[in-house]
Amino acid sequence: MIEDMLRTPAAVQDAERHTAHNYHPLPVVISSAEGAWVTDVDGKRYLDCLAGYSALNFGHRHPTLIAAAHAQLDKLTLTSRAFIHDQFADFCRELAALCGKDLVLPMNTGAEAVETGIKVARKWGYQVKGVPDGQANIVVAEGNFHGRTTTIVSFSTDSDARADFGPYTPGFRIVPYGDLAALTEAIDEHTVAVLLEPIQGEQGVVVPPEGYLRGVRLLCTERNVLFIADEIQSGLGRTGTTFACEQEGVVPDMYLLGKALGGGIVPVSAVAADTDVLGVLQPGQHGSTFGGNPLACAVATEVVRLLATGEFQRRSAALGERLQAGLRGLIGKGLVAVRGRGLWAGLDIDPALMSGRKACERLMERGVLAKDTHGSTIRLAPPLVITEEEIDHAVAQVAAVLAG
Ligand code: IF1
Repeated sequence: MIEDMLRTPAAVQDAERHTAHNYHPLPVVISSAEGAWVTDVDGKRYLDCLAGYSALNFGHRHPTLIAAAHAQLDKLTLTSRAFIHDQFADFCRELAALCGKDLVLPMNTGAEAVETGIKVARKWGYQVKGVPDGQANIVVAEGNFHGRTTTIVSFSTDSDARADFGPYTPGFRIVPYGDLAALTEAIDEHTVAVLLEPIQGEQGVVVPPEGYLRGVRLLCTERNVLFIADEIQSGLGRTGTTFACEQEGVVPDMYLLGKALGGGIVPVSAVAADTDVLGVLQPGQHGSTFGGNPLACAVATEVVRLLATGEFQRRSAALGERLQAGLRGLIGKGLVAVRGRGLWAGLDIDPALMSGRKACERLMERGVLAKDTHGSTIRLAPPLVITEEEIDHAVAQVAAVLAG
């Protein structure tokens, strides 16, 4: 049997044997990659339509980013923030400029950026807004996904993410996503921040109703509350603009960034805000051993420079039209709904037809990698270097899977 000659089944079992079962990966074992394509241990190629959950916006092994990493590996990799290194200033200045903010605070993972945002918002609340000690609250949305730490899962509404991890961190209020009236109602004099994804990824690429983000901005300004945009997945070109908030012409008080900031090479996250907000932190009050390390800064500075050209945002906008139009053509042919912006799409499959997991398994057999979420929804988020032909190929494979 051909199966027996393949390395994949054995390699899949091997990978599962000594790990906690906190994931249920598709049975593909990847050994190399370039651009929008990955190759498994048997030499089979797949079009990567997940792109590391948007950590690979520039594709696998983008030559500029790999060159920056190589060069930095040969010079200096880590100093800790106890000392200054020569890659730090450029990174902070250029990322702040990309965000239109005064300051950035580098961390590593997305969850750390979210935690940093929460800490800064609370301190701002006590020191600047004048909230009584211990009384600060933060308003978040139903269906949110902001990471996996104990504080962040405390305000998750997904029982898989949250259940049995208590006791939970207090100080969060949950309102329906996209509902301005509910948000208005939830904010009181002790509210320090509204924390939102401009598009909810894990929830199935849920785009809020037109005007929602503008409304959130106005409300936050009116009530002296910080608008914190978690652009960890939606930002850095994914939706056709540098930030998803731009699509409603909105500038939040704080950007949370991660994923693609590390170029798919190293974990890099950051918080960007003006001095009146990030300026509340003094030495010793927050930090990280690895945050802002020389390797991270060298790679992330090149990421910022790639984005500063605007090329990736333009690609995402133009190719996104093609992707969304192609997928909309499958509504009624196995799809019940398509949502998205730019090169980011959530597809609801007719649940009578198959689960999202099944659809992803069949796509995998056809050489396209994607990821399901919540039952019958699948997400497509290919690298922004994908071509028109590759998009058409991906859409054709989705069509073929739906056609049975
Ligand atoms: C997993 C989802 C994607 C995020 C937003 C913060 C973080 C994430 C908006 C935390 C992380 C992840 C992590 C990964 C699955 C994943 C995911 F399905 F859960 F929603 F991308 F679609 N804010 N997203 O999406 O960033 O700490 O992981 O660096 O946890 O299994 P992190």
